[in-house]
Amino acid sequence: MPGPVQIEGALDARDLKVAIVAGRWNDFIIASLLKGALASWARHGGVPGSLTIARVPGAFELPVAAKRLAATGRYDAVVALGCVIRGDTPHFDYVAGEAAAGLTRAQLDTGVPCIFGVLTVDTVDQALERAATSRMDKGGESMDVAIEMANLLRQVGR
Ligand code: INI
Repeated sequence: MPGPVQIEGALDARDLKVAIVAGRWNDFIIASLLKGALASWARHGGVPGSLTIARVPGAFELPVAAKRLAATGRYDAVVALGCVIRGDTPHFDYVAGEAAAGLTRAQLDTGVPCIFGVLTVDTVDQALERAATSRMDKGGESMDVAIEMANLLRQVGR
């Protein structure tokens, strides 16, 4: 008797189109996240012209831009990059929470994976550690997830 059918998304970006939407708040951290995401895209064979990068003011604006990009049908995945630092903002919970909730809604409404590459941290040091490509490389990890999910959903079909 055959075993269960297992499906998994390959880490192969050669045939994919992806959009990155990135906030400008804490720009020095976003620069690291973007560096990692671009390196992952190249490492997995992504074509430079198949990647679109949209910039928005802050993490709170990520969901609406991600949803609009996803709804065009032109992208296999959207990667949202942002950084919310608790010490900087009394409305941390609103900005971080709404970014997470909004990105969840964007991907469920459109069926296009919208990856949560948003750092929600207490300090700048924590953000630097998570963003640095030589440390936790959250930007690279987010692009890896986008590529894997895009290929998985392609296999699943509509
Ligand atoms: N946006 C961020 O992306 N990170 C932050 O740390 C932050 N702080 O500290 O307030 C932040 N605020 C701006 C917010 O995302 C919106 O751009 C703004 O509220 C306008 O809607």
